[in-house]
Amino acid sequence: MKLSASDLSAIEARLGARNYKPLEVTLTRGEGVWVWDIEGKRYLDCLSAYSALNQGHCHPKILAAMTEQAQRLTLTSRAFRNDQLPLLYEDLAKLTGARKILPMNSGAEAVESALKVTRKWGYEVKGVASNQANIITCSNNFHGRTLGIIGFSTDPLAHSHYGPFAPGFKTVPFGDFDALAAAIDDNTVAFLVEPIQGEAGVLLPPAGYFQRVRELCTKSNVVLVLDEIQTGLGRTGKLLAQEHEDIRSDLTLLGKALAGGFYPVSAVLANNDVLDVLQPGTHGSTFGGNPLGCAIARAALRVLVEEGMIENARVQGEYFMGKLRALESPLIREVRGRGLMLAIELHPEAGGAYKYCERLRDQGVLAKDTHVDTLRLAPPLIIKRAEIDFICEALSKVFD
Ligand code: IF1
Repeated sequence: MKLSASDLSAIEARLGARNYKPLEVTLTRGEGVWVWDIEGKRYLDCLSAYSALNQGHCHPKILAAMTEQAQRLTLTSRAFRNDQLPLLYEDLAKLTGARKILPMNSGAEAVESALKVTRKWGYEVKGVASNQANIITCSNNFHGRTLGIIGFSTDPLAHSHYGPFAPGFKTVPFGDFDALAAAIDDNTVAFLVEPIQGEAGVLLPPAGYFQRVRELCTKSNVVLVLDEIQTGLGRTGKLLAQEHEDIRSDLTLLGKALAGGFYPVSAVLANNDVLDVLQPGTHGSTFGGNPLGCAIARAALRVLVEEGMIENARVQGEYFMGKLRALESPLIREVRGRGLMLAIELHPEAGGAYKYCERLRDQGVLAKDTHVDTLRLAPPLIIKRAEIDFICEALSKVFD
């Protein structure tokens, strides 16, 4: 007997922890920008699993690399070497110019790793007194769900009732250069920031902000850590969003699309010698750098570049933005974003973005609300013009 969507959601309600409230749609298959629910209805995926699916669903070349590697060797642990990790290192170094790389699994693990490493660097290289290091982060940040990370989240939903938290973090407003300059002291080891704040509602910093941040961090001997877990790998129309600002981080964090939605793979990329503070035994992971994840990530990077997805994100992003700007609805307050990381902020009178996500679903488009009034649009980077037209037709219908 085939279970219906309501049978399946009843099982979830009975047995699952209730930490999500998904849109009512039960998906069973995906291909490219499209997904199908269990009744066979087709939808255009405008979330891309929070940008983990930049290469689209079930990309055949990534799938081939995965199945080939899965039949040969999946996991060695780092107690032994494998023949895939060095090749991923080389591919990432060639693509990004990184000098040293630390492989992890989830995005949060890459963030935690960067926090640990910059503290260690602070004590061993910068000369900060024992246990005195501080790290500066931004208000409305999103960097993951671990206890360390949520301790500096300013979103009560993310941190309430999970304390006590680790000390050694300071918060400054995103985009406020003077606040950062005032917050840095002799014990500051790192500034952790998203190039564009995703969860905060796709917020771009003021022009020139990151140039000044880069100069200040260099001058103050503070490690600039850019969380590109969501903005990286083509999402904004460049390989890394920091390229728009014409800067280079000290540490760049990648995750999500690094393995094309097939597998959790993340990495800390270093443009300097900060990662050299790690010695055998001081950090690690059972799955980090595993040959299956590495083979998948190599294929995911290859198709991203070879199939022109980054350039497509730039071109289609401009087209999409133009069409969004042309949407004439009194409900819309602002349209913003870069490349294919786009958002529509609605006026409070619109009654929240969630109900428009439900209506969009009924029109065959899956999108996600954030911060009540903002609708996030982030399709796979392989999207074509006609598919953007399809989304925009759905948008004009639901705002009508
Ligand atoms: C959830 C948001 C997106 C991230 C950045 C690190 C991580 C993320 C910039 C952690 C993860 C997620 C996770 C998901 C919701 C989601 C999200 F709405 F919360 F902000 F993408 F927009 N840095 N983002 O965006 O990576 O450990 O999850 O692999 O519900 O937690 P992870």
